[in-house]
Amino acid sequence: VRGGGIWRGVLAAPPNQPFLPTGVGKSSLLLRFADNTFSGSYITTIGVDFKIRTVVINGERVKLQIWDTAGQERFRTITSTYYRNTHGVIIVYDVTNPESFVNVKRWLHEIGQNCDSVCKVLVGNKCEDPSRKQVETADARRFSEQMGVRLFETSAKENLNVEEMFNAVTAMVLRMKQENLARLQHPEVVKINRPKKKPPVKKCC
Ligand SMILES: Nc1nc2c(ncn2[C@@H]2O[C@H](COP(=O)(O)OP(=O)(O)OP(=O)(O)O)[C@@H](O)[C@H]2O)c(=O)[nH]1
Ligand SMILES: [Mg+2]
Repeated sequence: VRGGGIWRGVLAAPPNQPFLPTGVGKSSLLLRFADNTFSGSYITTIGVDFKIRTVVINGERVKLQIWDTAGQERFRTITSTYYRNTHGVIIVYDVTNPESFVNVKRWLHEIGQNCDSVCKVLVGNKCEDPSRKQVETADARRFSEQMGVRLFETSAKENLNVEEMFNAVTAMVLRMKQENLARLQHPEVVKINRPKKKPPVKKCC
């Protein structure tokens, strides 16, 4: 939203399975983007958290309010409410953990049901080490094309593609808002065929 408004975005991920040791890196992506820091230790997010960062896109200042949701299943009912009134959603999986990729489809569907018009992107995080990669880029790309969402591979650890990904989502949101505004200002002219008025009957004296 321009002019001091706030762009609201959500980082979401398939819930962690109990046997999975780590999260996919939602908080780490946000920390990298907002504070340009990274920590190797894992502190799971409780409920939700958020950070704010202002960016300039195409000469426009945009204030981003980014909500970081908990991946753990037990917080699911709290976090799903955050999709409402949101402009963009970043769905994150971990490229070293195929389980995290499996549930992405369900999440895309759930977001589609909870958000009116929302820009979605799919993010494969932890991409810095090709030898640890278990979700192939080609498979992820095929899936993202099927679902009609853009795919980014990032590393919060090595700061790869993080800025580009957040900027791309912001640009998508701005474009969507401009299109909506243009539609409001120039609504399509709908011609309604009114019954033609009968020509006045000429009276003769
Ligand atoms: N190698 C590598 N590790 C990462 C990367 N991003 C995050 N991690 C690590 O993965 C673990 C989980 O990161 P978090 O950011 O806490 O994950 P999360 O998705 O927020 O997890 P929940 O809050 O539990 O849902 C931490 O130990 C991070 O250091 C990355 O790009 N590369
Ligand atoms: Mg977290």
